[in-house]
Amino acid sequence: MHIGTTLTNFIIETQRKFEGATGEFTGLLNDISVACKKISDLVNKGDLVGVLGTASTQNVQGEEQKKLDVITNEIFIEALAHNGHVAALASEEMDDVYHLPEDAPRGKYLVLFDPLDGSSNIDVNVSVGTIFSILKAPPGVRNPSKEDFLKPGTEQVAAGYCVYGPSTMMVLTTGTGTNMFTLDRDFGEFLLTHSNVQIPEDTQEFAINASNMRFWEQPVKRYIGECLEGKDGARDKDFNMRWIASMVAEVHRILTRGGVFMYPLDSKIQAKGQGGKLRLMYEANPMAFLIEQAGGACTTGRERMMTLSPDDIHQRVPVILGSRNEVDRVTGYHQE
Ligand code: AHM
Ligand code: MG
Repeated sequence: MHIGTTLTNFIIETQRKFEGATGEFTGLLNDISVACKKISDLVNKGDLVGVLGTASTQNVQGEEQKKLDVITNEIFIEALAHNGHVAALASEEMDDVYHLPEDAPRGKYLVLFDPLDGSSNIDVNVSVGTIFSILKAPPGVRNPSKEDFLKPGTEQVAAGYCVYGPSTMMVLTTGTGTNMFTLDRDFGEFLLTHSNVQIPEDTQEFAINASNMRFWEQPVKRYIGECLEGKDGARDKDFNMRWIASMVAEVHRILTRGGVFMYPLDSKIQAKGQGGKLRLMYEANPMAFLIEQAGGACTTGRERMMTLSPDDIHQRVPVILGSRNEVDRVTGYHQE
């Protein structure tokens, strides 16, 4: 597909290859892109339109919600619930599956989303993003249940994110590579700017919240310890470190120039009875799909992310993703 083509044309072209394509998927991605454009506009205007700050509510995970967490969740529902492309929705910001209004037409997809990932960054004007994952809905079920969403990442039909940074970019995979689109604000369209991106297999850059170091498991301590020692230790290269605290921005950097990103399990997380910090279905699986489609890898340290069978829509997992050789190395340390 040629650089500069619109997201809509790109999807139409991609869908043409599938027999029996009805245009529903194209419609769905268009709904998502409309939601992302609206969010981009709000994030961009920020204080001018009074959307920054906290909402004085908590989400299902007991985390303080930002005003924009709540607003962006509503924007997504509004954009997706009435067009006949989805059967149900699930969001990091909602306790239960969102069932469509009775009179809304049903479509054949399920969408899971984190409407504003990294929202703790919003008040300080650092990049945030929206992450989404698309599954097939069970045929003939009017109101799919939570169980209908509990599919391994390998079942995703498509996944992507939109990063609201200096540019707004949509990054998408439908299982045939990972492609990047940049929003032309004058034009109001996402245009293809990087096709079939590839993550270098090797890297000298890691990303981890090192303030948790004393709580990490041994394999992670060993790996990061070696990165810090660089050429003075077990490695034949020195490493650089980055931590944005915004997974979307972090993954975007890795898709652009390589790197390894980790939010591992630690004893502080375990003490809260959680399996990780990040959510399998809204964050880890869609990112794993994008990363694998770009030649990278994503594991929990113990297994490939996308083969996990979820037991809850809000399940949390350890995440290690990025340049293949580094991910393999840390994963190997967990298996020793
Ligand atoms: P959120 O979905 O509540 O915004 O949390 C997810 C974010 C990720 O984007 C980021 O990688 C991580 O939380 C940062 O965590 P920490 O503040 O512990 O560094
Ligand atoms: Mg979030």
